[in-house]
Amino acid sequence: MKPFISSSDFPLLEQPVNGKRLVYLDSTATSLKPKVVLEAMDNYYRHVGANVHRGVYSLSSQATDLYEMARVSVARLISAAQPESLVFTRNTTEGINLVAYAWGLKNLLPDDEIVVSELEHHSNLVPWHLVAGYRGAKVKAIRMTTDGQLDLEHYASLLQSGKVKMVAIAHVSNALGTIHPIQKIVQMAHQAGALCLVDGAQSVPHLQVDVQDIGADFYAFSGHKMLAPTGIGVLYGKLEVLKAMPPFLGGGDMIDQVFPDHSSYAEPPMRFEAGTPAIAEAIGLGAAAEYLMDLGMARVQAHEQALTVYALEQLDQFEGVTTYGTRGANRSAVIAFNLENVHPHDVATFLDAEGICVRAGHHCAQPAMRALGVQSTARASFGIYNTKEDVDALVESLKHCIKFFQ
Ligand code: C6P
Repeated sequence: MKPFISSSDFPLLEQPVNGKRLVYLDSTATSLKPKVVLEAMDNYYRHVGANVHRGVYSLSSQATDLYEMARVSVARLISAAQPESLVFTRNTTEGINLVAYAWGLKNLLPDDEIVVSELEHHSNLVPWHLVAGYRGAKVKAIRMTTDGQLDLEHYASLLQSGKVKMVAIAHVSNALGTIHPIQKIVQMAHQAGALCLVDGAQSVPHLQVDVQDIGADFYAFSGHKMLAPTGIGVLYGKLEVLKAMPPFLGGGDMIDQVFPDHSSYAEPPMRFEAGTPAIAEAIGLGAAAEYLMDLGMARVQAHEQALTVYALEQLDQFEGVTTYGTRGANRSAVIAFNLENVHPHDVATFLDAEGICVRAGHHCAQPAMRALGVQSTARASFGIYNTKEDVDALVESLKHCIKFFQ
């Protein structure tokens, strides 16, 4: 398996960790950033520097152009028909909160239901708990199977209540890597008269996502997991749905007319982008989207899946290692595992001494951990910059780890 990208694209890969070559296996938490992204941000700060959507002077219109070009790049990456259907947020969490509050407070009535799943990240649970609490609505969860798939028969039965107004589901699970049949899930929601929000935090960085094909009303994701900086994310929404929603935050840039005692609002996406946005970060996100499109998302997925299959083949031969999740094409590049009698935090600390970064804990998915019957797991996840050598390093270090704790 040839390296997929040049490792010199990613400055962090040239920096040793604990005296060892860095083996970064935590792309599910956040990704490394390529030079093109760092340069795009640096260029904005060094050569442009002005605010967007405000001044008429040339630096300000250059800043606006760069910011809006980034929106166009990300729209192309996810095949959105109109860039205006993309709202810049801080991250996935903010995108989901935006919908929960702006849409939910307006549209949810007492006894209405919101369907989530046991496999969701807390970001796609807690906002719904909060808003359901304010409106007297109920949150119900689709059960997950022991191998981390969603029980679609249970989903169908939840939809039969006739009270479901919103289905909020991740496209790809961060805890187990399951790729859910998202088109079918969206179709079922729509047939039941509900809207559907998709948490795309773990799909946009790793799969070819076409929001028009998927058909969801909302699709939220984070820049920092897709080679872009922290502090920038995207909420895609169908334009007619966004247009019918009130703002989430109020302030500059999101208005049409303001009087001392009332105001009217701009059209989307500006309606949902109050205040000075994360300009450099949005420009960095645009550069990341271009970089990913140049690589081709089908190739990205194939590369990362090949690494996952290679890693699982080896881990399966270990005594005392349990891996979680489904096998096959509906799995992305996430491997959750536990070593017998070794706490996942000890595994992660042991690997860190070898320069290997994996995450350990409940991965902000406590209901999923409960359904699996564990408190926590270790988790290795792959990105475009990982190689077969990285998997070999993980496997070798796990062998040492098992011996050490025996
Ligand atoms: N998961 C992980 O290590 P933010 O923090 O808003 O960028 O992303 C939240 C989020 C939402 N949904 C899913 C499916 C996610 O995976 C995440 C972030 C990281 O698994 C950090 S907890």
